[in-house]
Amino acid sequence: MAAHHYSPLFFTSVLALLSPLLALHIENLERLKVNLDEIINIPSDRPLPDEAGGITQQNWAADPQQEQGRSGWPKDCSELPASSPSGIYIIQPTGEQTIVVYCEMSRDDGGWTVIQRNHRDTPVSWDDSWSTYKHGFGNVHTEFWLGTEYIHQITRQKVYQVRFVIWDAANNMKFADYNLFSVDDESQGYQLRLGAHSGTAEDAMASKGTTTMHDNMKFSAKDRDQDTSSGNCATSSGGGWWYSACYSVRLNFKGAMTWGNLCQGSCRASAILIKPTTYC
Ligand SMILES: [Ca+2]
Repeated sequence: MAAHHYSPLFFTSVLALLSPLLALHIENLERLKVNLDEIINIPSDRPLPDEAGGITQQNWAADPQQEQGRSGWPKDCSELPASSPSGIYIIQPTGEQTIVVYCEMSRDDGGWTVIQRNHRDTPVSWDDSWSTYKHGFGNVHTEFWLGTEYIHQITRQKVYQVRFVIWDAANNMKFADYNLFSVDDESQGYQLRLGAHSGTAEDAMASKGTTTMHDNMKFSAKDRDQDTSSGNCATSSGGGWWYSACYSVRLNFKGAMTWGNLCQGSCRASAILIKPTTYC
């Protein structure tokens, strides 16, 4: 006979359970073609429905036992346990939305966040707008750009190093490291800052003279020319990058890529990885 009433306290409790959802919107999930069940740091003992999206995330997140976010998502791949496999993880740059990234955990002590991967036979166009570059595109399993904004968000947290991995025309893997790497915010044009070079691939980002320099350049896309050329390097070069007038390095490109003289228009593949420097 008693009517079934829920107390205000009940609703408050439900809202408390639901509140983590707001933080669990994964901003780039669809753009990088990730399915939720591929994400390694979502607990695997809870089967997830096939359809990606809000409802699935709510089912998972509304259970506090399953909700890893309450103790904080990693800020980058270097914060994962050392034994973690390489693959797709949720991270959350400080004060920002959660995003998915590919973590390289096996090479050189792991902990690398992959911000770019490309192959000369890619179906990805790379000839994209500022806003497309800003939020990322491609396919995280194959070729992709993480997103200039997310690269900025990650690199402002700590002091980072970068590794450019280049597969040359003969498919030899070479690398160029810079012991500092940061990308300023959008109002500063996502300007690139590199440290000192080392590695088996030449210093093509910073040593090639002012007209083909990349260090300290702003990012340009075909609809936002911030290069030092009278022309539009992003349009003539087929992708967004930190151009001067125009390049020694062309990795964001559909077709064989360029890294200085190592493989000038003949590089087979590339990857760009970042992680915090090991010294303070
Ligand atoms: Ca220009």
